[in-house]
Amino acid sequence: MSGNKKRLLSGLQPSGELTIGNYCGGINQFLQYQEQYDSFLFVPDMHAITVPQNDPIKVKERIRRFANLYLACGLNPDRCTFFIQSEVPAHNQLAWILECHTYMGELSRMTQFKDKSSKYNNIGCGLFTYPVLMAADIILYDANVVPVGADQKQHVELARDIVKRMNGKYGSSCPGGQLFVEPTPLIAKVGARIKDLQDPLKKMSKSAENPMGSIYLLDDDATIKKKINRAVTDNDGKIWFDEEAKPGISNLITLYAALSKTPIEDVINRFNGMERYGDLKKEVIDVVQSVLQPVRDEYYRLEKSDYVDKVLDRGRDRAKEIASKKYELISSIVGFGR
Ligand code: AQP
Repeated sequence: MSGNKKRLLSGLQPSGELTIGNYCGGINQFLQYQEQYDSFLFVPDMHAITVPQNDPIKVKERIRRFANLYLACGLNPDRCTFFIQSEVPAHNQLAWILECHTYMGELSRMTQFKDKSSKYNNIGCGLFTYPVLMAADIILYDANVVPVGADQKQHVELARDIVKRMNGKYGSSCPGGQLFVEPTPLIAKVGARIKDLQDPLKKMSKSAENPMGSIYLLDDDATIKKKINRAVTDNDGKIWFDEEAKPGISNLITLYAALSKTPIEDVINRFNGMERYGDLKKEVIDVVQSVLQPVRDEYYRLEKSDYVDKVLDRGRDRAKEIASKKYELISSIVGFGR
């Protein structure tokens, strides 16, 4: 599983149902790299409560659904360490140390905090500090690369800044002069920011209020068709790619390119000048359905078994071993204990 491979870490928080945006920016990327790296994939359930979750039973069900969905999408459990974040206490423990080395000003600049905090009246501190927990997730496993969508790039860059700061302060007491590894974000060339189908100026999100704006991984064919047919476009009747002038059409073209794994230029050439939006929508419907139908089938098969528990138990044990060693090293370096 490991050898001399570099490490990769990726996760999707169970804060709502997984969307085709999460698939394009997160899952798809992970699948592409999982064999090339010593890959760690986890369900960041502790991140999910940074925004209000009113029903703990639903959170628990969603964690299980996410885990089965990762497998259904093609995660190879023989190649990856797959686990649930809250089952590895070192994430939380390291996050505290890192919080004490992160500046308020840095966290105040996080655009995702600005976006999300504007949606709620009472904001928990966890929403503010969650990028530090994400840094701990990455740093514990010495992850070299972190596949993310465009919205998470800033958080990986923060993790990198924290690493540099910690290495500068404590690195000299470590073998090789380096306490932590600097992570690099891996951003998809196409599909790093899929937009909401009802408001193509906003990104598609798990927690969006209007379900018509998002395609969920377990949507059936009829729902996918309805959502894409009703996707907001414009009135000029010409198809071309321009994210500012034609956000709705450009989003559909991007979705097609990301899912059909076709270079965006080829897709643009193919659709450029087509006159009927219905023709474009039909092709997008076909490609989304063809990607999601096998995922759905596999998900409903897995859901009936306890296979996922076996995979998660094994993943937890490996993750715990690596993470607790790393945490013990750091806690002793910062001076904790006797
Ligand atoms: N619209 C998107 N297009 C491409 N990639 C996206 N990602 C999220 N939205 C899009 C990527 O999916 C992964 C999941 O990240 P996360 O679960 O940590 O949360 P997020 O980025 O906050 O995703 P959501 O869907 O917007 O969730 P909520 O609504 O809970 O905030 C990341 O790689 C992300 O970049």
